[in-house]
Amino acid sequence: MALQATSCSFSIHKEGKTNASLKDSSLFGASLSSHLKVDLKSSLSRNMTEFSRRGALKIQAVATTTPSVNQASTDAKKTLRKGTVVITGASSGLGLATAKALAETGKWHVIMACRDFLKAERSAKSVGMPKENYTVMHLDLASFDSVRQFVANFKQSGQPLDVLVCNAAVYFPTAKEPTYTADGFELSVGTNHLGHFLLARLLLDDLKQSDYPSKRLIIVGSITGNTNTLAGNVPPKANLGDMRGLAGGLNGLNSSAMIDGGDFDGAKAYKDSKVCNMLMMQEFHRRYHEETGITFASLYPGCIATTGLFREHIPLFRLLFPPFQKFITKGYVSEEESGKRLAQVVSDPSLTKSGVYWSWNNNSASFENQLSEEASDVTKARKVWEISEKLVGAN
Ligand code: LMG
Ligand code: NDP
Ligand code: PMR
Repeated sequence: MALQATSCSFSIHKEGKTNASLKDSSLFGASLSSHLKVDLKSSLSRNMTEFSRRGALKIQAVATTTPSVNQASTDAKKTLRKGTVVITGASSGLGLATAKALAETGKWHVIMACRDFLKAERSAKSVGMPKENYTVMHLDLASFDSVRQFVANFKQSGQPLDVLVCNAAVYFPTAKEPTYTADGFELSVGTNHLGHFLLARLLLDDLKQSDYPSKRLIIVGSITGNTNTLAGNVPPKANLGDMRGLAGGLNGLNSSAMIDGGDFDGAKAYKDSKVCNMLMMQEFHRRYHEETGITFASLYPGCIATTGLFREHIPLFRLLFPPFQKFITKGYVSEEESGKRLAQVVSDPSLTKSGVYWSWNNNSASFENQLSEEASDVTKARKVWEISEKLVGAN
């Protein structure tokens, strides 16, 4: 896990060429190796440890130890009402582990916002979530109608909204052709970014009205969208370009299905969608933090190599990826550990800083991490926001 600190704080000062093709790529991606003179022949793990030490040095000053979500003062117990948290994609992986961690504390009611109602119910039961601490509600992020319906149902239920976690995602690494949402947007950006953008916009007022001591909007990001890391330099690299594809509607007809207007690449579309997630968190912060007091945050929970995210990948990848991350990069975290991390971002009274991208070091201490140049570009953030507003029809 040392590697997370590693790759996270590891920066490349000069960006190499983008969209490096596989033939000219190395293990680390051409630009990374040339700019950093990484000796590809030397042991990968030795390099990782070395990077990790540098990372650790940089983060020590800001690291804070992780208090367990189960530990809260008895005083707080007496005075604080149960918080209500909506988690999208809580039927598996990180979302489910987070829902479990929060429900078990007895201090949270978790709304599991899921596209497969029965799967979500079964998942909640299978991990032993106390029945009184969760509700499953239907939400398909790949349909704006469904998002609007979810919001209407939620509002009608009369519950407060204290924390919204935008967690759900899809990843199509082997797709040769794009597939589309109900509204005709490329499916990974449509689900991971546009669906969540509409959801968060429509629920912002509810968050604003919450009287909970700390109200939060959390959007899950990732290391692979950040080109200032080793992992972010594995091709294809994230790159939003001038966003001509997004502006054209990502429909693959009169515009490209890719944000940058290029040829379809499922892995890149996923990474681009994560850049949008991280940019939107910061744009929300700039537009609404002061006025509403809402904490906006993103995070890289670690490499949870066993989740359903990789279901579309080839079997060989699914077989090798977990041991690769466990023993070579040391970036692996279990679903349970990642759930504790996200639960911490939801409920830890010390993580109230807004506009932050959280990561963890090998002792599971959280630290404020640095985003890549593109993932922190203020002009791009505004542009993604403005185009997305038009696409989702929420001005
Ligand atoms: C794109 O390619 C794909 O086109 C796209 O579909 C999508 O998957 C996307 O980002 C996701 O990737 C990019 C990628 C493809 O290109 C590269 O990464 C370039 C480098 C490829 C070189 C692969 C060499 C793998 C060996 C690395 C291990 C180094 C240590 C050696 C130790 C050996 C010990 C026996 O890359 C690929 O598709 C190649 C497959 C990469 C799989 C990565 C994860 C598995 C790595 C397997 C390592 C073997 C270790 C097994 C575990 C041992 C445990 C002790
Ligand atoms: P999973 O595939 O296990 O979980 C993704 C969840 O999203 C599932 O519950 C899935 O539902 C749901 N989902 C997918 N499409 C929709 C949709 N249209 N509407 C509603 N829900 C949907 O993956 P992870 O737990 O790994 O991913 C969770 C988050 O973590 C993602 O944001 C991902 O980008 C991020 N992440 C993951 C990393 C990893 O290493 N795994 C690393 C860094 C970030 P269903 O169960 O029905 O399929
Ligand atoms: Mg990556 C520095 C170590 C590191 C970390 C923390 C990750 C995380 N990865 C690292 C290194 C490497 N990866 C190296 C050296 C390679 C070349 C062998 C490599 C390859 C690789 C592939 C092919 N990695 C991948 C893939 C995927 O298909 C995953 C992906 O990009 O999904 C978009 C992936 C991931 N690596 C990670 C993480 C967290 C992922 C999962 C996806 C995500 O960001 O959510």
